[in-house]
Amino acid sequence: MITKLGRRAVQLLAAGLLALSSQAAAAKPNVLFIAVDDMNNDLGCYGTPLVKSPNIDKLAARGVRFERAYCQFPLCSPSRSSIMTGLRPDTTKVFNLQYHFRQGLPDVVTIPQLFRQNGYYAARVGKIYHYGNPGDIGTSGLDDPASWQEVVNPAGVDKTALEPDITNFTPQRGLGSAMSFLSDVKGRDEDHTDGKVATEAIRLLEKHQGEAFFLAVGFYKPHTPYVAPKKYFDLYPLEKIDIPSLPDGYEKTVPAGALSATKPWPNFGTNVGQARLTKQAYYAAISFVDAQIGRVIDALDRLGLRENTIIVFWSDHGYSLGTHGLWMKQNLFEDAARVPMIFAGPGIKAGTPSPRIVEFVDVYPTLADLAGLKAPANLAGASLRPLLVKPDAAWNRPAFTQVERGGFPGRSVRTSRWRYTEWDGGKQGTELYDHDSDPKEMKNLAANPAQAAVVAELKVLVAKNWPERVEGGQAEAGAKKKRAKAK
Ligand SMILES: [Ca+2]
Repeated sequence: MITKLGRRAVQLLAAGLLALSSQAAAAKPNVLFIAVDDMNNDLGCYGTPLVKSPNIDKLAARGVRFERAYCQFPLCSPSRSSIMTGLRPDTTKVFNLQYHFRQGLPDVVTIPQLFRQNGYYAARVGKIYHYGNPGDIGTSGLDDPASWQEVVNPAGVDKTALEPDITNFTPQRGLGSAMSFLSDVKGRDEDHTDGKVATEAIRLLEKHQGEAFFLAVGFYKPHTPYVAPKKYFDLYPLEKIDIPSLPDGYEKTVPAGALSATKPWPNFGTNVGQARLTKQAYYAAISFVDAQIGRVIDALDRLGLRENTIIVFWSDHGYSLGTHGLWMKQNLFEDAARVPMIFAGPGIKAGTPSPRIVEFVDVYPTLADLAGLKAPANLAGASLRPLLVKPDAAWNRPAFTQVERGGFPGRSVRTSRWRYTEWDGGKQGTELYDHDSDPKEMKNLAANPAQAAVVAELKVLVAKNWPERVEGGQAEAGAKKKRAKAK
C-alpha cells in the first residue's frame, strides 16, 4: 500500500522527470534561419503601414523585433560572410562579390557548421551565402559546402521564362543592379523562385521534423529585378508612392564618397515617374516574399514545432529608395546600413521591440547561446540573450558599418543618438548626423564647432574598431569554374 508520503514522492519524481525531459527538448532547440535579400525596414511592423508585410509583422508580434539592427557592410557577400562567420569584414576580408572567406580562413566554423558539429541536421534552401541575383539562381552560387548536409537551389519562372519581358529603366546596368521590374499577370506564387524556396523549405521541415534541425531559408526578393505576381503590385496604388526631393545644393553638404554608389546621381538618371514605378515594384516584391515567409512559418506551426524552434529573420542589408538621391546599397546612410531583424521562439519575450543598437555579428553568439553550444572564442559580437529576455535591458555597444570606394574605405559608427562616418580616415570627408533631431540624416554636422566634442568621441570609436587599413581579398583565378565543377 502506498502511503500518502510515498504518493507525494512518486508525484515529485514524475514532475522531476517531466521537467528533465522538457529541459532535454529545450537543450536542442531547432533553428529556422530566414534570410531575405535587399529588404529594408519599410515594413508594417517597422512603422511603414503603406507596405503590406502581415507575416513579418506577425513574427515580430511573437518575438523581439530589433528597432536598430545594423549590417556590417551593405553588400551581399561581405554582409553574409560576416553574419555567417560572426566576424567583421576586416577579418573575413570579403569586400567584394568574388572572394570566398575560406581562402583566407580555411578552418573557420560557420553558424550552421557549429550546429552540424553538435549533431544537428543543417540544410540550406536558396540564397544564404552570396549568389549573383538573378544571374546565379538555380546554382549554388558562392556557397560554403562545409555548412550544410543538404542544399536546394530552386529556380522559378522569374528566372526561367520572364526575364526577356522585364522593364529596365537603366539598361546600361545588368538586371541584378538595375531599376527593373515585372508584374506577372499569369504566374502563381508557387511558380516563382521564392514560391519554390518556401515549398522546398516546407518539404524539408516535414521530412526532418523529428530531428534537431538548422534550416536556412534564403529568399531572393525583394532584390532587383522586382518580379512578382500582379496581385502584389495591386496593393500599391501609384499615387501613394513618393520619391523624396532634395534641397538645392544638397550634394555640396556631404563628401563625394557618400553619394558615389549611385551613378549617375541622383536616382541613376531616372525621372520621378520611373522612380515611382520602381519603388512600387520593390514594395510589391516585399509583399510577395512576405507571403512566402508566412507559408513557411505556418508549416512550422502546423507541424507542432513552434515551441521548440528559434526563428531568426534578417535581411542582408538595407536599401535606399531615392533618399539622398541614392538607390539600393553600398552607402553608409541609415537606409542601407539598418536592417530588419527579428528573433522569436522559446524563452524569447513576445511582442516587445528592442530599441538597443545591435549588429549582425551578434547573431552567431546569440544562436550558439540560445542552443547551449560553445561558440568559437574569436567571435566579434555579443549574445543578444539579455535583450531577448528584457528588450530594454542596459546595453552599450555601438554598431560599425563599412564600404569600399575603390582606393579608400568608408567607415561608420552608430550610437543610440549619432551616426558618424569617415571617408579615407577623414581625408575624403566626414559626416555627423543627430538622430534625435534629424532621423533622415539630411544635416551633416561634422564641421559644426558645437559638435566638436561629439566628433572627437566618435572618432575614437572608429579608430578602435579599425586600427589599421585592411585590404579585401582577391578571388582565386578560375574559382567560379572550380566551384561549379565541384558541384
Ligand atoms: Ca543583398
